[in-house]
Amino acid sequence: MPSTNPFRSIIPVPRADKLFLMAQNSVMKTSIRGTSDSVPPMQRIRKKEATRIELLSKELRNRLFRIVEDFPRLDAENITGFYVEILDLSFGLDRIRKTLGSFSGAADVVWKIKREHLGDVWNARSVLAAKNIRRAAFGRMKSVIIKLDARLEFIEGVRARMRGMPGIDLDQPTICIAGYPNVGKSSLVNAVTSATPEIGAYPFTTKEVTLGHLKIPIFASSTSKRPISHISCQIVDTPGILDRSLTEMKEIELRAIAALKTLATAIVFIFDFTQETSLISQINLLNQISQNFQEVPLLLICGKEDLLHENQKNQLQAFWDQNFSSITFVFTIYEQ
Ligand SMILES: Nc1nc2c(ncn2[C@@H]2O[C@H](COP(=O)(O)OP(=O)(O)OP(=O)(O)O)[C@@H](O)[C@H]2O)c(=O)[nH]1
Ligand SMILES: [Mg+2]
Repeated sequence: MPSTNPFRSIIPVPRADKLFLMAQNSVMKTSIRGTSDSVPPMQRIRKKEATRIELLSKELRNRLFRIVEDFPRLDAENITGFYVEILDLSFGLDRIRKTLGSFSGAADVVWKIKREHLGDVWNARSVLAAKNIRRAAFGRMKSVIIKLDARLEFIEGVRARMRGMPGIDLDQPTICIAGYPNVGKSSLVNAVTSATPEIGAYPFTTKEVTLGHLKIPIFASSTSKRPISHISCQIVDTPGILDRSLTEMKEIELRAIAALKTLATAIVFIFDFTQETSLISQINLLNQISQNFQEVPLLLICGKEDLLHENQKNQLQAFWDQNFSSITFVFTIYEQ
């Protein structure tokens, strides 16, 4: 499946010194027409240095504009809302916009520097004077670029991080696995898809939203042995969420909320009754999710079923039927 993560097609953003050096090297290697030995020396040198100034300003502007244009446009009409949410949570949309804007601003300054020096080169009275004017123009352009260093590093950080986000196919149904930390979300994703998320016996093992694929077989009837077709769907593993308001949630929990908000065709909520101290919190969290995502179908799975006695399971089923009859409740549905 082709990747639908728009950040994977962007080329790495260089640091300032590298960006300048690449542009300068390309200019210095370019042979300039109209500077052959038949042309009078002073005219030749003026032409050469003026063209170098022109070319460097063009190279730098192109490289800066390319970074801006390559970066996906930051609205949900252009990129999946999930990426917009994650960008905002992790880096701040405003900061990204301002940083990209400053690259365009710097490109304009480079263009002005070119204009300021071109006239001087054409009026230069000696070879040395022409060269010095060109060097001064290069120096000023370089300092404009070097000032962008921290911002270029920031945008490269955004690119590298976003590149690692899952590619999402909006045409496929997407089932988000959610729940309290350490309840077995990643174990489920690991069991039913080809994805291999990290599993750990401690809360917040999963830090990023990850994605696996599952083909659900469709049978003509309950007695059919062979499926008549399959539905391909995406299974999203999310970080654990604690029972607290959105404003109190940490970034890692908000990433899970972002996935539920922007990706979920259905939500599978995993409940872990072996975590006795967090039972109330898990129920509160379930209530919060079912209220906030009312339009999304919700399935509840009781995880770690193997650790429960038969009578505990019966009690649970009864408790569930009594209190949450609207939410489908099943015990772990996968092989350990
Ligand atoms: N006995 C038993 N242990 C399980 C089961 N599912 C998960 N575990 C264990 O529970 C611990 C947590 O599992 P994870 O799958 O990492 O849980 P998680 O919900 O993804 O955790 P976070 O990413 O930290 O939110 C691990 O030690 C798993 O081996 C299960 O069905 N039975
Ligand atoms: Mg996990």
